[in-house]
Amino acid sequence: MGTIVAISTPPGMGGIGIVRLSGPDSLSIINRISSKKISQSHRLVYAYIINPETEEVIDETLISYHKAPHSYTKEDVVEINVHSGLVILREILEASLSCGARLAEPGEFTKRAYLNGRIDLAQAEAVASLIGAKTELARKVALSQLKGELSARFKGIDEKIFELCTRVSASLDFEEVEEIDREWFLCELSCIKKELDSSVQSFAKGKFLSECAKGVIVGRPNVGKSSILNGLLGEDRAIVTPIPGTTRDLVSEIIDISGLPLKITDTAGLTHAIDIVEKEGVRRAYGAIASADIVIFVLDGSEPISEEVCGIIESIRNEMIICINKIDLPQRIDKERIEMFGKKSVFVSANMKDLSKLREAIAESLFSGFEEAHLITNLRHKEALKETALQIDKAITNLKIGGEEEIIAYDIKKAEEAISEITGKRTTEEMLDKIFANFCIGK
Ligand SMILES: Nc1nc2c(ncn2[C@@H]2O[C@H](COP(=O)(O)OP(=O)(O)O)[C@@H](O)[C@H]2O)c(=O)[nH]1
Ligand SMILES: [Mg+2]
Repeated sequence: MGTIVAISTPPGMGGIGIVRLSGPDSLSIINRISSKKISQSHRLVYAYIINPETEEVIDETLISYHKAPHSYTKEDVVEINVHSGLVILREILEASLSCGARLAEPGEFTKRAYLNGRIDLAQAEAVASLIGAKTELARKVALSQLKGELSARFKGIDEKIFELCTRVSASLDFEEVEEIDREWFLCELSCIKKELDSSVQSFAKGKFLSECAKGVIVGRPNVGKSSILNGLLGEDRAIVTPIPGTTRDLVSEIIDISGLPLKITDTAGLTHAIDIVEKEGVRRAYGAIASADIVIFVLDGSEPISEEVCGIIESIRNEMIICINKIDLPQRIDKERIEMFGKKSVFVSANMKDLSKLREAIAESLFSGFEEAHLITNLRHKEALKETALQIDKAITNLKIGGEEEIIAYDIKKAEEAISEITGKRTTEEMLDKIFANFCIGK
């Protein structure tokens, strides 16, 4: 592998900008453009960076040299800290290129860290998640993945499958080895399958760490939908009036629910609109319901619930919270009828700014039942786990119907191949290109 170079800080003006080199020639390159000789690892050296062709000083700098293998990439790495200005950084980049480095591809530093065995593939992906984390929770989970906690779990499952693989193969290859104990195999495989299924399911929650969950507030006109949006947001975003049909267009904002980003949309009331604008509003409300991860169905607690509304609630298949608003007024809503829906329900008052129960219910719906560290947040991991589960399932079926050992061995081998893709024990060039293409240059 040659020596690569990139500007590792975001473009623009700032206190510090960093140009990073990695590869066998990093040290010789820096020594051609630095005013002082660099030789000691893990020391900061104050020097000037000099254009090797014109011998002109480009900027003053602090240089650090990280001798292989004690560096980000496990190769010789040099980091050049200069003032962050586009011209300065570009000139240093060009000076490094003229001394024999080549421009790094997106994510190539992290890719080298993976290829050189410092981190596995899931950890490399966690670098991108960590940098892209939009909430505290997302950062925490990405960091635990970077530390290898998730990889350790995958490796554990991989090892178990591998052991089963070895056992069937042994019984196939050597006559003196007895046939496999089918009962025991079935039990082991079922256990693995259960663990895989639970991981796959956790993606339904885990995906919200990298992409915004979508929530929608619906209900009849005037029940307080816009007041609830404003209350959750902590500002007067949507217009609130006592006149039914005030909200016509969709109003969306991003709110933070227990560290998770939720894009919440206020809608026009669900009604038999006559007005053409209102009609369109209702159509859009149904559209928003269709694509929502969570529906907040608002009812007015001071009014009885109509059969029509009951019908609408029962027709919605998405995850839903029934939010009974206006509890500051005398209540006329039939609580038993609400319990019959079998959905989570909360009682709030938007006017009294009492929405904590709703917040808690949203957080619980979106994100309960899974330990943070066990969450699958990456689609690629989920797909690989699903494939592993599928192959394990085939093995289980074949065991149950008394299938040949060859076939069972094949299924288990396929399962092992699928799970080992996550940590990158097995990869293809194409797969790596796809993963690292999502990184920015300099990472
Ligand atoms: N008493 C009471 N009135 C409320 C409450 N929430 C909203 N309202 C009132 O109900 C009316 C309709 O509210 P709005 O948020 O526009 O409802 P929307 O049509 O569902 O968006 C307004 O006059 C609000 O002030 C509440 O918790 N208690
Ligand atoms: Mg409204």
